[in-house]
Amino acid sequence: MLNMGSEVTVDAEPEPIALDPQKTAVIMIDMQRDFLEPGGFGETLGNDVSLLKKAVGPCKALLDLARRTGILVIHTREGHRPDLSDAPKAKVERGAPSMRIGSPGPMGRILVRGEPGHDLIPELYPLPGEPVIDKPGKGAFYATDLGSILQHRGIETLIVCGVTTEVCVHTTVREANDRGYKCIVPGDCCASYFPEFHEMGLRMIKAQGGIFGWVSDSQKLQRALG
Ligand code: TIU
Repeated sequence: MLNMGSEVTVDAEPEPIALDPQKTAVIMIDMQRDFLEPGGFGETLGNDVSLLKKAVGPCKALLDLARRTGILVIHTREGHRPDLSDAPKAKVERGAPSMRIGSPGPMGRILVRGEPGHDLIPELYPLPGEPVIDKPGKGAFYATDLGSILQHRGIETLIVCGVTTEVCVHTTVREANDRGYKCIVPGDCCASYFPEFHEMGLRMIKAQGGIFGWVSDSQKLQRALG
């Protein structure tokens, strides 16, 4: 468990970053069946969902590390109420009608809360007591209580993992950066349906002296915290 007030330095780009584990949270973004398994939302958008699998092992290693060291773990899920009252028309009315949000699929209604496809993948399932944030948008702060939870716990640094790099991870990092959080993104704990967007997404975060945050990886975090 954590020593009181102990700072560690994590190797990262554009430069090493110090963090206090007691003021740090791991945010696991949208590691849901809907994005990682065939027949879900990701596939209805025309993507090869197998491309996201490579992030699962590093995410599991990071979850184990956070749980061992007492770092707060928060999970998010993108999805909507069964009546779709929280889903913007402009978001729902995209793509072929049979493959839209709310349509029936092999894992239940696509991107709808409570359906099997909306659930987190078994490998990264939350432990009792780990907050799970249901978000209607791409960013984890928009229309959720994530900000309150982080504030009440005195969190200053976020380690942001999950899928996809350039969509929900990026949007969340941008939201967090504007709210004053230091964001560390372990690149191997994120993935995209577009490898080149993953690469560019990470480069955008760390460019210009770390305009949105810091980029590291699960092994560097293990070395700093383990
Ligand atoms: N489509 C895509 O790349 N991502 C999403 O729609 N949501 C998340 O990134 N979670």
